[in-house]
Amino acid sequence: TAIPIRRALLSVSDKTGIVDLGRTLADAGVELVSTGGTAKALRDAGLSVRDISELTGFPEMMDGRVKTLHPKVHGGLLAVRDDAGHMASAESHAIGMIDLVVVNLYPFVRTVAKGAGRDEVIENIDIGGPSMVRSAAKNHAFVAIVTDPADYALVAGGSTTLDQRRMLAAKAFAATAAYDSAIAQWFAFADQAERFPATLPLAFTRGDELRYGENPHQAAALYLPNGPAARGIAQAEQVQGKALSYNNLNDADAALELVSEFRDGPPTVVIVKHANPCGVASADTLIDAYRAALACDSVSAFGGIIAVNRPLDGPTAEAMTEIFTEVVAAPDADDAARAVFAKKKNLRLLLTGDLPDPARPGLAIKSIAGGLLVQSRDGGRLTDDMLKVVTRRRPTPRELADCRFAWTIAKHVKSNAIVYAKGGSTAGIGAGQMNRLESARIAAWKAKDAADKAGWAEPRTIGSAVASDAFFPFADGLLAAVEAGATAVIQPGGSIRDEEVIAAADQAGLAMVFTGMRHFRH
Ligand code: 93A
Repeated sequence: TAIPIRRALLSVSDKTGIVDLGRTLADAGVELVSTGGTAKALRDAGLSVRDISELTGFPEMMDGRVKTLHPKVHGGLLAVRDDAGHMASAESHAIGMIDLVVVNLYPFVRTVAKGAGRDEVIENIDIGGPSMVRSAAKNHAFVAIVTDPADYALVAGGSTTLDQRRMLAAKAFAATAAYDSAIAQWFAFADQAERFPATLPLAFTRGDELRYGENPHQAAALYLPNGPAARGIAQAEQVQGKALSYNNLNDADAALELVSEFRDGPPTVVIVKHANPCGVASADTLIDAYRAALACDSVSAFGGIIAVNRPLDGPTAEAMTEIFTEVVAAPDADDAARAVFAKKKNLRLLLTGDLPDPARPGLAIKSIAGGLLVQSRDGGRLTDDMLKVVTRRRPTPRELADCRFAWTIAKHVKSNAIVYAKGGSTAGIGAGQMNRLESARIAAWKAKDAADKAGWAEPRTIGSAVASDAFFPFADGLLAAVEAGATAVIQPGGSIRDEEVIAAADQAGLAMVFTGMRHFRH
């Protein structure tokens, strides 16, 4: 059975829809009480509203920090209506009952996100609002609490049922929990820049529920951080296509993270399968980059996930739809590209806006049974001063460019990673093997297979540079690269057998550089 709303307290930071709600409530005979800004909005619309200061007998003070924090408010919210003692206390202190609270809080997350200074952020920590929300929600047996404008219609009639109030209370506590977790995250990570606080104040809110997880018998959903988020694939706008799957998101993330390494580079295309790149290329135009990336491993690219570092144009989009492609992620797409994709109903087009900064700070979190592994994300980037030539022969400028390119890709290939590259495109990629020699062999074998398929005279590993994500523990992996025709090598170095590996490189006439940085990725 519904109980009537006699008095409502409206205190909203976002005033959207509040006048309409106020009017409907007033028409239903509800008395309106409001804080300063909300009261003004209602009054400006011709509604009659009582100021909170009149109800409390105190002015709103201290720049609004103390407006509703008063027993006349909280007594009116928390009193158990069928408890004689509570009602006697209310009576003796002249506390009137409040049956409905409509609140939305100071925009903390938005204030942080717009880059506001510390003082402004602190001022946007709402105290009175959440207090009312919690009081009303606790006493949902008698009081209705609305925190979401989508629920205005529910209470506009002037009465509520217990079921409704219970649902509203659950939403209200979820809202204050999310709000507080965003504040805790800001203190831990943004304000104090403490990377590994004693307690991880991580709270996420469900975004899309996904059809299933990595496999159809697994359930899955995407969660988005309550606090301000660095831009990533989770924030991309899906313009068209089927709903994204768990694997789509995982692969698109890998593709976007890799292509972001080239955000200041020439037009670049990344094709990912099973979270590993199967072809990456830079060229003068996006379409040339796409064709070169595809040529690296056109078999694996079937059903692939593509990311590019330039707004998509029509011809490139056309080329991408020649084979079955699951997802395309781009900073933007012009009308011609959109029209091409529109004909492929299932293809998911994701627009990311400006690519994320590959060197941004942040945490990488992985769940293991019974816990979480947390590390800073791998933002390591190659700079000139890191490179040390260790062989008699120095790399030529062209070899050095290939080394850098291969190294950047290797960082994004699951370990053990071996990447051959030549002329700004990958020639062969070996991923995820349990020993380095096998990755080197697989990469070379794939390059040969690609050459056979394309009818090239020789595999593109001939005259290529090869990158290894970690040091060669023995000379054998390097010798496999020599056999494949590589003339330059880039690797971290640091093995106890470095001398043996360098000697083998010298003997084969290779140029080799050490980076001093490893890029394991699992
Ligand atoms: O500064 S507060 O934490 N102190 C309070 O006592 C208080 N009461 C309501 N902020 C407080 N509010 C918040 O003011 C509400 O949550 C709402 O976001 C905002 C509405 O203020 P106005 O009606 O003046 O625009």
